[in-house]
Amino acid sequence: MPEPVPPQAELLHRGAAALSAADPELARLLDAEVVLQHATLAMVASTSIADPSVLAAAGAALSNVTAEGYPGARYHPGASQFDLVERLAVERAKQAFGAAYANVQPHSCSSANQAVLAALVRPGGTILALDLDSGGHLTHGSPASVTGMYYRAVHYGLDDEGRIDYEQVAALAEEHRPSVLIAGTSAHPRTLDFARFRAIADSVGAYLVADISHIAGLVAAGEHPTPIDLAHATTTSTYKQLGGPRGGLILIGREHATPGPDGRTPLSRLMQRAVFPLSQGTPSPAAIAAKARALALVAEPAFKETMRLVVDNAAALADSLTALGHRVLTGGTDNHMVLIDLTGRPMTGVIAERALEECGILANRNRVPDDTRPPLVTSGLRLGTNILAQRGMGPAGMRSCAALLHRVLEATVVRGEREYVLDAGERDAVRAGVAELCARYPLPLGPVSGVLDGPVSAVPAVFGLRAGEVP
Ligand code: DSN
Repeated sequence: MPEPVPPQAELLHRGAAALSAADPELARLLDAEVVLQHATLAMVASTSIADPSVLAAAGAALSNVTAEGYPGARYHPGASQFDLVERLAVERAKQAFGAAYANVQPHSCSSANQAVLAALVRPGGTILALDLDSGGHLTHGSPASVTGMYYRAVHYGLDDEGRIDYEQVAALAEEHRPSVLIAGTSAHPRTLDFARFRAIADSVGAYLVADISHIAGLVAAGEHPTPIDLAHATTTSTYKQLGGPRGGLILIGREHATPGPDGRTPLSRLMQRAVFPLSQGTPSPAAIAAKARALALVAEPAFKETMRLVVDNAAALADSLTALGHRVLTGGTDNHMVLIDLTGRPMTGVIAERALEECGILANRNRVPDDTRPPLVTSGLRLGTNILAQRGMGPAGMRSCAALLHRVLEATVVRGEREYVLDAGERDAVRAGVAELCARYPLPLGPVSGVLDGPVSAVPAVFGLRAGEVP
């Protein structure tokens, strides 16, 4: 009798067993990563934890399917199950965001942005977007990105209070008549006024593209106003705040049938072509399955509760840091993000990042407006509350995190832009505090049947970094 075909769950189980037995070197590295995630307070603003069911879907045998095109219109055979999965992901994406159209194939939000721009702007055409140093994104026309190479990018900035300068947006739109106005940020702690962006876009006949990568969870949960019916296209990544796999989405609401630049083709059809074949080949079927799973979780009440906590936690974090004497950009936050401005202080972004990492606290260096330090050094530190809220931590826990962070920065003697000495006694004390918080708020990884070793004191060894070292 031939062996019956194992179900997907059995395949994953066999795969994990085979990995441990046949490739212990890699298996150990992957196990150490789980320990690391358990043992660190991750406040990198562009991260969230994928539920184990999302990780399982991302590892599905569906990955073996090669099929260009879209459900019902593939360029390869054997895609019948994948068609069903992709249709499910599309429906769930539309439902989660109240959209009329969704494309779930972009491999990232960067890919999604490139596809949308390719659909709406001719090469050499003008785009208007937030400046990178003011909290914009590379793919919004930065000179370091292909989008800055192929389009004429004009950038708006912030007002004196660090908010989006909408009057400047309107003036630049009037002056430069962009084909696309982008409303989206990667380091901005305040609510975006999508209606105002749309009015400006309309005043010059531009398409409005909203990139909600960082706030997609808040948008889906109703904790941030939605751009879906205001923008001509909305893009997002699926891992930053949606607890999904690495990947992106393109969404359109009321404007799905609006003609594109040729005056005929509806935006939804234009976006289909813009992803495939214009900018991508085969989609990633298992990633699309994982998106479907993550989007189902987004629809659950627990997700909304977590997003509420994300916002409350960020407010508590901003208040605590301000009370401890830190300069918080804009004086606070409306979303999940808090930015500390280190301008004029000896402390640099990279040293803060590295000293915190030595202690098991993860937050990334970030440029701030008018930053004079190099991009790898920076004068800012960006914090986010997604993962700690997923771990069940509330505002009281955030105040403890702020106190630990403050303690690290106070115990760090800066010797140059990248050189520092961290007091060893303070480092150990903070590590103990981090370990206590991590134990109290474990990662949401479902029921545990095996246990990995991982005291927080093991963190630097796991990272492979030496104390005081800036890579
Ligand atoms: N866009 C980068 C960030 O904001 O951290 C990574 O996704």
